[in-house]
Amino acid sequence: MQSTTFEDPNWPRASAWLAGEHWKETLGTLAVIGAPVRLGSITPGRCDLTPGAIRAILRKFSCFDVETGANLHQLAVHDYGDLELSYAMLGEVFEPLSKGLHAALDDADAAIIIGGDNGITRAGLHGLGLPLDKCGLITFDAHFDLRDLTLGLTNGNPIRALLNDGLPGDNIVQIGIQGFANSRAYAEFAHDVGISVVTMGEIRRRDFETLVAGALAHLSDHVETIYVDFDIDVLDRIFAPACPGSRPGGLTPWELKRAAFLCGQHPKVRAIDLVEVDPENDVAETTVLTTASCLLSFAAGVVTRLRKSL
Ligand SMILES: [Mn+2]
Repeated sequence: MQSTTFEDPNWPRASAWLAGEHWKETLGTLAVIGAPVRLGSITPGRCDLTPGAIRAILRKFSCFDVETGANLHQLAVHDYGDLELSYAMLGEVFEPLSKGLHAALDDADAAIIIGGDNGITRAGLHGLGLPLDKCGLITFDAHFDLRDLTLGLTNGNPIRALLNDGLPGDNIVQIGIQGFANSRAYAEFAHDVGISVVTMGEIRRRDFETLVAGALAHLSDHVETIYVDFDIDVLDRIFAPACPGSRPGGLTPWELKRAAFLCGQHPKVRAIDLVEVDPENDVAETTVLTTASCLLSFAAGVVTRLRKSL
């Protein structure tokens, strides 16, 4: 019988890489921060379990991307562990997360925040540490997240809160917006404030990678740095049963991985978040596996970026 602790020295695991294993010569550093926030969710769930679930499931992945030739061992990881946020309300999350990310980016080429619910995106973007008019935001999300702020900060209004903080609408691109998952009022609001919206229909009629590259090019024309929010509910529900907001008709895991790679490769992308996964509702670990592969694809993009800049 095969032992469950079977180790092959020729098959180094991504979990060991995340825990600090890398080649002697590295190209740069990736920071990882767990932000196990859940109390800001409109639909209650256990998004706080995701950072731990991702770290654990990386055991099932290698460190080599056969598609791009990127080897993650060329990137040192600084994993800051989880911030103590599981009982925090979103208002209390802002300072530790924005300051934590800002400090982490001092020593890293790029950073990944593992949520938590989508409420953390506001603190994440502020953590870039630049005036908001110099920051760009891409969301991969089925939803606008533009709900009114009068009911308090939730996972349904981080983009509205950022606009309120001074992020110009023209600095925002929202990719993967779905029909009947959003209201007319918020679609009109997105249009009125100048957000670029790419619906699922547009994705299906055009080339997805060209759309993502176009979003990065559009933003990098007029911002200094870019933050990318990966709300995993942008995936088709068949691939993301653990996301309360996922609906049939969304992206495939392949598309999400390619998007993460292209973002990692872009020199202006400094930080991303992975949000809205509730591992307790997962089926066959599908959603957690896809989220972990999104993390790895972003890291492979960062490796490719740093290789180019040599
Ligand atoms: Mn969202």
